[in-house]
Amino acid sequence: MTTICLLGLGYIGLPTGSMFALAGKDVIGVDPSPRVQTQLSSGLASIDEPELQTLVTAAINSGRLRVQTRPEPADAFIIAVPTPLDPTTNKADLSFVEQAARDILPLLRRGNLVVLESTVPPGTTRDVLAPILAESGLQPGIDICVAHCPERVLPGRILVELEQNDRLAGGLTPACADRAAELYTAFVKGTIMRTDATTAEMVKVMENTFRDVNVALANEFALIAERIGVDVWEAIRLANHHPRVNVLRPGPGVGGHCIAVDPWFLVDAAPHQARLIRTSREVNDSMPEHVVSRLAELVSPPAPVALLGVTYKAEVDDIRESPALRVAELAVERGYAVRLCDPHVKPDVRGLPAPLLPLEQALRDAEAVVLLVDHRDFQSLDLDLVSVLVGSKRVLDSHNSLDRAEWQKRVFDVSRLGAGMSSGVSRVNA
Ligand code: SAJ
Repeated sequence: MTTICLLGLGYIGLPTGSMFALAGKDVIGVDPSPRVQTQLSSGLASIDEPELQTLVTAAINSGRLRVQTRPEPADAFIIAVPTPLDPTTNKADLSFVEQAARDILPLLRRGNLVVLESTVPPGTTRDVLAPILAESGLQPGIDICVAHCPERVLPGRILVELEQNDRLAGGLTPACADRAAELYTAFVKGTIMRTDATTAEMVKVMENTFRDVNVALANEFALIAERIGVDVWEAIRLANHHPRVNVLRPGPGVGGHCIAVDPWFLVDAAPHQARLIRTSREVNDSMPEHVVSRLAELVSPPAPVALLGVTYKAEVDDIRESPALRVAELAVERGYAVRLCDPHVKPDVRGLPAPLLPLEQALRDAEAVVLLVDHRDFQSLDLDLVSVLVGSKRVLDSHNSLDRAEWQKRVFDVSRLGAGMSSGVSRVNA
């Protein structure tokens, strides 16, 4: 029975640890957070993800997933801790990775495997992790195996993709890659591709950067479409009929702790070469400001406005780097009386720029309604009730996801990001 000590029971660590436990591994899940400890010790998954509660319950009941605050000796160590961006430098904050490496130092034994799952700048496994592990007196790549095996799962589909996605096993040496690949065969049904650690790190960051750049292009198309009076959504629908074109969806910005963060790792690694990547970040980061300027076309401060959605994308509970929250912050700064509403976010969540209210309270007497996150809940609203509650019938849809005909049937004036003025007037020279 292989024993795995997994450090970090967050969006990736908890489902991964549970998958290993249900695949017959003895898993010691480590997380210093009292909230995670309290919830998991009462069998509750500390993350809102489809099917995860069932998986965690089964893993804990199997007796093969034990949750604690300190690591223990094991055959393999997996580090799945956050690598946030330092907002002042736009560089990766590797302090959690370094701390995790230091925490396992006294526990390392010859023949152990250490896997870094966290997304990191290329070169981190070789130049940051391995030197720390070498302080144990054991040689990384010789006495112990070290590898980078980044997760590639989409929040909202984590369990399916953990199993089905192809996986990278990037070793400090080819033997390290083999050891890591062998470990993940426990539950990965996709192809496990072996490479070196730095290439694996680069691939992971490239994937998210590819998406960020493509979203930036879609957002730029939206800005141009508004200026020349074209409906970008219709234009994208038509363009995507081309066999080699797949334009992504514009929106209020790019959030989450991956796509909005990882491209900066490449900008940091190669500032003079990463021009497109940096510009794409800047385009996507400019979208919240643009949404607020569209709001200002509808109503002026201090009007009460209802902002629907605070998470970074639909059907998740994660508010990290959320563009919707950036819109809220800017709207508050502009002097609007902002009310937030999001059915996926717990009412006691802290650090929001405005009150998080139930839908009816958020909409009551609102002079404008802005859809910021295309949660399914917001697409099946009782529009007759909404009509009665709001102060005036102005709506801005930043995802083109509302059923416009139904809203217009109730005499709502529906504006959309990426589409010229709701009356279809061109914005050239506007
Ligand atoms: N977004 C758009 N338009 C689009 C697609 C996304 O505006 O057409 C926005 C979303 O609203 C959100 C952000 O981009 O704010 C990111 O959302 P996402 O669904 O594209 O991705 P994440 O961050 O939830 O997950 C990504 C995935 N990476 C890729 O698809 C390349 C996932 O596979 C990664 O594992 C994950 O990052 C990660 O953890 O790195």
